[in-house]
Amino acid sequence: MSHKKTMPAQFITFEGGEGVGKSTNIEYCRQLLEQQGIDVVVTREPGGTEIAEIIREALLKKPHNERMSDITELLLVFAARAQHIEAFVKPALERGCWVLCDRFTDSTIAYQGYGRGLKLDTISQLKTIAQMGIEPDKTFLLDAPIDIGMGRAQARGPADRFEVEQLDFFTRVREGFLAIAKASPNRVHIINAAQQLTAVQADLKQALEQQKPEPK
Ligand code: Z5A
Repeated sequence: MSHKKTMPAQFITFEGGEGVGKSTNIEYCRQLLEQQGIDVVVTREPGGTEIAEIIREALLKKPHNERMSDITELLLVFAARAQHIEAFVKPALERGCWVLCDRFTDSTIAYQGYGRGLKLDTISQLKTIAQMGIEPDKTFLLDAPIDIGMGRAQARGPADRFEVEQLDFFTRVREGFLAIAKASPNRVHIINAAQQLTAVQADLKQALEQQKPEPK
């Protein structure tokens, strides 16, 4: 017999620029929730299923002879998302499992919209098709000045196709995330990711407490 508490499953996304600490803190939140007896899975975008991970490879790999068009990039991001939602996110939520997801559609708005300059209307149309009504209950936007995140990411290994972009691209991406947070203050909770890790995690712990619905 399961001793897990039955609470309405929450879909929580973690957003922000490179190296701000999404992977590190998602793992922290997973442990915190598991200690409280909550069923939780961690996943990421692009990726999270076998097919979506193949699309991720195509998106991140630096091609030798050809530039990926911005529209191709956008369609691949949403193709991966459609697969991820259908095969992983939706079934997990339906069986009562919390889903913690490293990046989601806010990243598309920030990177492909603000970063690449694609129309937000086009992104919104594709979102309607791909997401099938699934929306995050809460989003933690880990925000830090660009140089802090980039410094942390560079210390970690070779750059992928996004990480080779210039500073102005990442500045637009950060502005995009902050604009989303401003437009959706109830969903998006900004966490100051420039702080020491212990301070970031204290903020996340407090925010997660507020996120827990009453057990049924
Ligand atoms: N992308 C897109 O364009 N459109 C989309 O719709 C989606 C994605 C979904 C892959 O994402 C790329 O896909 C991404 C955008 C694009 N572009 N890039 N670049 P990704 O999430 O896989 O890649 P990433 O953003 O580069 O994530 P990351 O480098 O793995 O960073 P992170 O997960 O945010 O950080 P971390 O690995 O947890 O931490 C980095 C290091 O900093 C690590 O050594 C930590 O120990 C350290 N760290 C973390 N927090 C702290 C604090 N507070 N103090 C000190 N050190 C810290």
